[in-house]
Amino acid sequence: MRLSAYFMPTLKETPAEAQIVSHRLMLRAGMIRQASAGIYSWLPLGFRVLKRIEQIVREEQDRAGAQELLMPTIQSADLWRQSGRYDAYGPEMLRITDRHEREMLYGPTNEELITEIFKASVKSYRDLPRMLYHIQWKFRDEVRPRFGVMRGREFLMKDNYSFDLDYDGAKRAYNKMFVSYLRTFARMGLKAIPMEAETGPIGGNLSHEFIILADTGESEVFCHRDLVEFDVLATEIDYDADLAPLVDRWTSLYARTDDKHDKAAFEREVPADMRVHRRGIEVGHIFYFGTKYSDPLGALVTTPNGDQVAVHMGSYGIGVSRLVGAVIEASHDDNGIVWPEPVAPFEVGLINLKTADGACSKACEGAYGALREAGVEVLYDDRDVRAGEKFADMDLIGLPWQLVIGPRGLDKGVVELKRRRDGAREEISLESALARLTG
Ligand code: 5CA
Repeated sequence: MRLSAYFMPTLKETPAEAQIVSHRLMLRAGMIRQASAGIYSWLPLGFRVLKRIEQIVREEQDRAGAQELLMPTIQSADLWRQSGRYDAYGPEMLRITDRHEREMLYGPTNEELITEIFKASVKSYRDLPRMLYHIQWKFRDEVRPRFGVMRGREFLMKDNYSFDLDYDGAKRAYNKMFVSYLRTFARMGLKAIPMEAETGPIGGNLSHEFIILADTGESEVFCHRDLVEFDVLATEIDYDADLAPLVDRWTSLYARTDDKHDKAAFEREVPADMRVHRRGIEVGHIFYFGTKYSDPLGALVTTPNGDQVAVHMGSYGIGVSRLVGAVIEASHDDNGIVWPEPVAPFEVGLINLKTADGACSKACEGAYGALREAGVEVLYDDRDVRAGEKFADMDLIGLPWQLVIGPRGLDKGVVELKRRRDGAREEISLESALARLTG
């Protein structure tokens, strides 16, 4: 992509309304624009990151055996009356009346609708277990939408729902999601710690929030330091095997959000030098709630001995759009965003230091072509602006690699390759730089 033709409206000034760094950087880098309170348009650069995050989430859901479908954003109020949540959900739910005076709503979550879909076609234990998910926009009329995409009113969520014959089956599904969440966040370069949490309006009595540690997080969290060190990607996961030992390894150490925190237990279970008391961002939340929805909605299956029982369910959410902000909170410096490679909007930023110089532009065009040919996503700054502005913009948008080509270097037979993460620079030949970036 040529920057001269790319719609990336960066801002020089720091927007006054943005209180936290990810919100500031997303606005400054031209990733999002506010449409109204808590509702955002995703501009091309931001949309690329959103799509990459969504794809990692999807791959890990599929790997764990879940199947993707797509449910609508608008739902009928009737279903929510049956579960009792139409009134219970309160003013957070956006209620709509259609032209026939039918009451509808913009879905804040989908337990009712998926239970209805399941119930219409599954009647027997033979069709269990199932895990069905979608990645869809939600609306919650939050009292205080803030921090940009971190607490929006409209936001993109991955929500998965599991169906099992009994508690043991449901716990297996819960464990699969538990492990798949650890992998999902680790693949984005994030360290997410599962913590015991309140279940709120989703319900049930077993639930974990997945929290990444960040000073700007909305939750206060307490945990054992070892949990920060565990590396889940080092282990090969077999989703057909018993995952309980792995889950136990994580859940046997103290980790709770403030609403579940017990000071005495924390001090008893965790040695003083291992206590972590920080703030954190909730990027995922998993729930087991048994028959809370299948009972009132009548989602019954026959058991092997012919009885009819309500199916046991869980639901598993990931804040896909929130993650874009959360990754930035976890990975930035004074100059801007520092994208972890797996979610970066482009891999390489190619900077032409002097577009008016024929030889320099020729070298840049050659490099641009070679990188694209090799399948590397590259953003080529071919604009006719000062070098300082190019450097500042490239640092701001935080692509993992910068390839800087200028006439003076070319005279010496070198270009500069800069790694955004630590600013390490090398002067090497263009051929070696390309070999490095395409290797
Ligand atoms: N039905 C369940 C799980 S599928 C559910 O809705 N869970 S939730 O309420 O915990 O939301 C799941 C995830 O969505 C949260 O962990 C959080 O990462 C994200 N999320 C929730 N509210 C917002 C919001 N207002 N803005 C951005 N992301 C949000």
